[in-house]
Amino acid sequence: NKESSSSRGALIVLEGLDRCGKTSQSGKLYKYLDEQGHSVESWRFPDRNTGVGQMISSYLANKSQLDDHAIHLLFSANRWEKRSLMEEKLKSGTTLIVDRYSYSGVAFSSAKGLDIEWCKAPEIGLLAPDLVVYLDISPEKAAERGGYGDERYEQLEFQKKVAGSYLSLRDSSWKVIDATLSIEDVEKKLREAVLDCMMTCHKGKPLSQLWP
Ligand code: NYM
Repeated sequence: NKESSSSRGALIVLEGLDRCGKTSQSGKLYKYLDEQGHSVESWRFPDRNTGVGQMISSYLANKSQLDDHAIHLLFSANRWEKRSLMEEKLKSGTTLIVDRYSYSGVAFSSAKGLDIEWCKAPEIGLLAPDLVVYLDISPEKAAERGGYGDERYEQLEFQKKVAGSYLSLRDSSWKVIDATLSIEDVEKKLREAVLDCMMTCHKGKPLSQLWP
């Protein structure tokens, strides 16, 4: 029965080190899906437009200092404040391409030495992505890409630790794409994985919650 089975959108998450190309690939993917006539939105975390997001932004710009646990919880709160809208969008059939999510939260905070289980706890109950794409690049190669900005965390030694954290978070369900391939090749691989995932969601795969 077509009427009763209106299909939901897919929750697609892009993860990776700073300067892995996530943001430009998210943009290209969004443009492609939109042009193909899909209902799609491009999201990112941290979402700096909310009150919590502004606190995060000021911390990242080194304009404020916060305890490592406190900033971790703010990043998580920033996802929680968007959770109901996220669910609404997905249920109404919109696919969301999300630049960073809970995995960034855990990877960056645990790279500072915080306990990984403690880092994962506040994420419990957020929506689980239907697909996590990891744009894989070595910290050294990422650093060569036009250098890092001035934000906190954008330093080679720290990014090496983040890479290690991501490695322990990754599981076989993640789609790992070599981020050192040409922009076009990364784009093509990303599209394939995403279209495939959208199809599964379309066919009725239920939404689930972290951590599965
Ligand atoms: N970051 C991002 C975290 O430390 N925890 C999180 O939960 C999220 C979503 O913020 N270096 C870090 C990773 C980045 C920084 O992200 C800002 P972006 O994608 O550069 O705006």
